[in-house]
Amino acid sequence: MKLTREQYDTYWKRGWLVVEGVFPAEVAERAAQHSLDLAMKTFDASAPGTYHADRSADGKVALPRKVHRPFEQDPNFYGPLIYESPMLGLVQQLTGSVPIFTIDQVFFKPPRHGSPKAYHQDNAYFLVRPDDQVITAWIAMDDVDEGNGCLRYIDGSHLGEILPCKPVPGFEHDLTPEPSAIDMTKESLAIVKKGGVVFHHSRTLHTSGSNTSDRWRRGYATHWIGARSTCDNTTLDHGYFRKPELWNGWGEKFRAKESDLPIITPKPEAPPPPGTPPPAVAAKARA
Ligand SMILES: O=C(O)CCC(=O)C(=O)O
Repeated sequence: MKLTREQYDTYWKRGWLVVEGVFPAEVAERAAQHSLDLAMKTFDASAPGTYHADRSADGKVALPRKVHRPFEQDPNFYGPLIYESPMLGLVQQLTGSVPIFTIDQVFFKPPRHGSPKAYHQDNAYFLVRPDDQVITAWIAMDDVDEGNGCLRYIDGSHLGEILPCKPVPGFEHDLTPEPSAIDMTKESLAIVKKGGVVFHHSRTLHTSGSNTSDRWRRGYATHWIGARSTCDNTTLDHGYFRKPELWNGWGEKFRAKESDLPIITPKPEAPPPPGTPPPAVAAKARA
């Protein structure tokens, strides 16, 4: 599958892009069912908190909100789904670098009480650079529109900086910038059919609303980085590229080559305390 020049330019101008028909609808439906089954294996409706569950206002219905790291839990299902699809080629065309699979998550919005996700930039969490090569490919596993909580983007926000952010009350796992820092006049909806993919840049501000419809809204977010990356936190320590065993059997031919793996440059050392002699002087003093 080849992107048109217009699609490529749209991605770099707006910071996001919808590509329809990347997966056949029945494949996306199978992925949705599989993800829900995976979530239900460990789902505990009585567990407190808003990370794993979305609850109805009266608290009587609780359904899964999220699966964290599904590929790691079931590489034999998610691996072929991703790697035998045209999606990877699209990621590479957009960033111009070999995409390295780093982390993934499934976001459910159950009918009527799927909760909103606050405005954020992915790289406020990941802190991976160069951030032009950090990209999310979000697979629509349902027809997604305003009613069931589509993604929404601030066009062009990837051209700005990562904004300071703070936890969202009631959803403390989510970080969001001050509302005054978000130019809502530039908000666009990413309406997409089941099997389409929404790509977004790691600095693009995005959100999703509640599901007020009678339909599910299920999305599979896969996160990719470039081969020469560095990071200010532990994102890269846990990246899938560090776990070659996840490709065993189903995907030997897709396993990232050693030469493609991120070269994680060391973090700069903290400056020495005032008064510390330069290294040469210190070595002489020790000799
Ligand atoms: O699916 C959602 O509602 C949120 C997805 C998201 O924030 C992401 O994929 O980065």
